[in-house]
Amino acid sequence: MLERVLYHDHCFDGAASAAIFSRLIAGTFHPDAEFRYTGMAHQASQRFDPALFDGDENAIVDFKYSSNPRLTWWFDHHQSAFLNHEDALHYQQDSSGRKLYDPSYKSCASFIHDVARDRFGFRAPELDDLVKWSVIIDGAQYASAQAALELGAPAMKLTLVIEGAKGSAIVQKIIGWMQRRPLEDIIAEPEIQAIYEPLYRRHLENIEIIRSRAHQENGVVYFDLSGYDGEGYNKFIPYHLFPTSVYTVSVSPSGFRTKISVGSNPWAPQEPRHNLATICERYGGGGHARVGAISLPPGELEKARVVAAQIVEELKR
Ligand SMILES: [Mn+2]
Repeated sequence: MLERVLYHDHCFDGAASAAIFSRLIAGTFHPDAEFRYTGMAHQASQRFDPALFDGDENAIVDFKYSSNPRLTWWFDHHQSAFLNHEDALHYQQDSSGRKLYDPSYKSCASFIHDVARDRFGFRAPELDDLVKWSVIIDGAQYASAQAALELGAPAMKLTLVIEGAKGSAIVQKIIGWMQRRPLEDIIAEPEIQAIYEPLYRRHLENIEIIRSRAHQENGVVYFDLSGYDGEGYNKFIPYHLFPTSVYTVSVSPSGFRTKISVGSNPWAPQEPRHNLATICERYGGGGHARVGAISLPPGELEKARVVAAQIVEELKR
């Protein structure tokens, strides 16, 4: 019995969701299931290759819905959960009770945890710490920008590894460990430490690069990371550098996409008024009300700058 799990790759909540979902399936439905994981990334061409659904059961967690008939399970909490109107209709007509969506949850892992408990009677108290941290990390529930950058807790260190590691193999190893081991054990693994240390040095470098490139106007911080191979940055750096800012817009090219990130300051002096997922959806992206992104094809730097400039203007108003 092969259980294929498609999860949001390079995301702490995506990995935690895959881990908790796997425990639910093994603990309640298929004790003998063999799990295989596929990391999903947001790209300019947002389509699900039918070949992805090669399991006896196929699941998607913390990622967009698919109308593929081979999809067995779906859990998501993103505002932008559907690629198009047809997918939303398809979801509404589902009668399996196994396609579950609730955008009010701060993390998909906590959503799966609650559904597992309330609907399927599955409890695994040893996962409670993982659930708690998925809410803190995906929901940006840190005390301050400083605390978000210091990476004091094992879960925050692990987030750096999950977001920054090359390829999906190590993320999938972590998904396996998350099912059975406390986070402090996982971060202490020599293999994880070897990945963590250079990423932490780069994290400190990223603070300086963003400091040198970012500027703030009317509460909006903007920067462009083109030409700097940073492979992502901690999204709270701008709020540490510009504590009075409300929003951040950035452009960061990588090998497989040109990404425009749009975020809001969790510690902003004024409450953010714009829904960032709705703004990003207009340009083919999506996300949550407080944080969103748009993925353009690789090489579309000029277009990304134009889109970013439009969003900056909109957020400044
Ligand atoms: Mn999530």
